[in-house]
Amino acid sequence: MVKMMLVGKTGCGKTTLTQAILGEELTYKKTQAISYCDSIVDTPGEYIENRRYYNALISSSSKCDLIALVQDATAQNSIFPPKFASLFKKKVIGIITKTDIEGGNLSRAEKFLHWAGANEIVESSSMMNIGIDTLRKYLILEN
Ligand SMILES: Nc1nc2c(ncn2[C@@H]2O[C@H](COP(=O)(O)OP(=O)(O)OP(=O)(O)O)[C@@H](O)[C@H]2O)c(=O)[nH]1
Ligand SMILES: [Mg+2]
Repeated sequence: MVKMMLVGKTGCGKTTLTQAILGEELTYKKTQAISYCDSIVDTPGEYIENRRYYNALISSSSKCDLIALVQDATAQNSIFPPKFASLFKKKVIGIITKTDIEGGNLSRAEKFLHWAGANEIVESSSMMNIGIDTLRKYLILEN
């Protein structure tokens, strides 16, 4: 089974995306610790916001096949340091979330993800079911 780890700022939509991919009801639940559900490893935003947790992210990534850097389309800045992706010895993709919200900026989000070292980028909206099938395919096809 392909395992994908989601990394991104608090509130960027990782847990909601996890629920959408797994076909669960979308309910808000603050992520308090790294959570392992099926093929998705959901991490709390605090782990990318505080450098002292980087090691925890890196060690969790060793059990994963794919790392996804998650960027909210409406966020005016990026939490990812330049070339952050190179910390992981795994394939890294970028996911833009909340593309349904008016006033978001896809090209800005894409630029942030490229700076972070993610080249393949998936645009998504958990609310509008956009990009969810593409992400499910990553989980199945990348075996
Ligand atoms: N409009 C819209 N809102 C979204 C979308 N995805 C998530 N949200 C909202 O964004 C808020 C935060 O979502 P979460 O999925 O909890 O964010 P998270 O990245 O898991 O946050 P932490 O667990 O704190 O790291 C919630 O109120 C969601 O309803 C989306 O695709 N569209
Ligand atoms: Mg969460």
